[in-house]
Amino acid sequence: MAYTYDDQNIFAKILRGEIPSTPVFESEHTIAFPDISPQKQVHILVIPKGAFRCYDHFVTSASDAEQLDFFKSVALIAKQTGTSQAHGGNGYRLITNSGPDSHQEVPHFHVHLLGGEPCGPLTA
Ligand code: DGP
Repeated sequence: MAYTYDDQNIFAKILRGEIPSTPVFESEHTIAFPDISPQKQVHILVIPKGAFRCYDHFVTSASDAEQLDFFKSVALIAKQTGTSQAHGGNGYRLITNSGPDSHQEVPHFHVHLLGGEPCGPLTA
């Protein structure tokens, strides 16, 4: 399947510097910033710098280097936010919404990292 990518989405504008954000992490292929409407004490959005619409677009089209950078970055951000159990934290939840049924609002692949307090049971 060929994925389309709308380069007018909010995260594309953040990546181009057209909308302000406060990055908490940046690597060669990945950037992270706080969610504008945090659902937990820690609520960070992790996004690839490349133009990928959703999770499946990312894993089928991004280079191995981009994918490795992304998933390692998530772990580094967990460490940085104090949520990683490997570094004394209490854990975190990762969520990615992919497509209309998931209620994906921003069509640029992103992972929500939530923590700093109990998340409770997962509800659909
Ligand atoms: P999703 O439903 O998974 O596509 O989540 C999109 C998230 O993006 C939502 O939790 C709110 C957040 N968001 C929307 N616009 C902005 C923005 O301009 N800045 C930041 N930091 N977050 C935004």
